[in-house]
Amino acid sequence: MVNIITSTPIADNGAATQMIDKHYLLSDVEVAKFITYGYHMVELDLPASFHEQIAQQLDGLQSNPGDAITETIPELWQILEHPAVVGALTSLLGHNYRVNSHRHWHCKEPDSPYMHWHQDSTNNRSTQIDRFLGLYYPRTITPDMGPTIIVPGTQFRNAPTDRMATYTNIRGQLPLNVKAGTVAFTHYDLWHGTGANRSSVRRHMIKFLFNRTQPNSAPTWNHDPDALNKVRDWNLRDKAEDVNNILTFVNPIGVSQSDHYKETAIRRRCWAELRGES
Ligand SMILES: O=C(O)CCC(=O)C(=O)O
Repeated sequence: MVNIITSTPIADNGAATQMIDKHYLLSDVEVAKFITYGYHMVELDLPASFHEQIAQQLDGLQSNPGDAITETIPELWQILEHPAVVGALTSLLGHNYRVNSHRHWHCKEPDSPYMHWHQDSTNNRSTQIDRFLGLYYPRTITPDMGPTIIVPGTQFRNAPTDRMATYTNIRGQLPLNVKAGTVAFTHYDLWHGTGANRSSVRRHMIKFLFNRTQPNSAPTWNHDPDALNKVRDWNLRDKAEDVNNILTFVNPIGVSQSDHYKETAIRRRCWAELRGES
């Protein structure tokens, strides 16, 4: 049976009320993994021809429309309104989340260089889950196309951009070599950059930004109140598949014990906030 609940994502173009299919809400483990790793991937089940048609429209653009990319290619609204996207956003940002008016077509031209590691925006970092990015890739990204590269678990580590720009490969970095039609939701403060585009094709990514509009008063995902009750098992570490062990032990880039303690404390706070406990 499909359970329908209602919510109202507010898009800046005056968005319609969305129906949410409960089947698409995240599980406890997926929410815990987002808090811990700072990303969540969704492969949309739209026809390949739909994504390719968007890619071809992008191929043909001579200039970047900036925030008006959704007016230039209105089919992009179907990405934002897809139940899997609405389900992930509702799960992590609560009901009434906002689709920010800022969005951007990131086109990496053939032969363009890598992009340095950075965190977006100003260095006022948040330890709450109150905004994040959705990166949509209309075409399959191969390693030579200049993939976005993220560093899982870095979202709570603030670092000066000019210092980060001197870093080379980082243990645990993850190139988003993804299938056409993937949306990667990434914590706003996650460290990221790109590889160089050594291919002969333009690499397309559309970046969307989403905001929370109100604190949660209860979980907004498929939540089991016993989710935190599994016995702690240090041996599981990165293989943990339950909330308690994920929040406690997962250490995606192998940070020091001292940093790990600080991060796990933030994770617990995020989890409690999302459950509406504070
Ligand atoms: O083009 C990309 O894959 C990444 C873009 C980027 O780093 C950014 O939007 O801050």
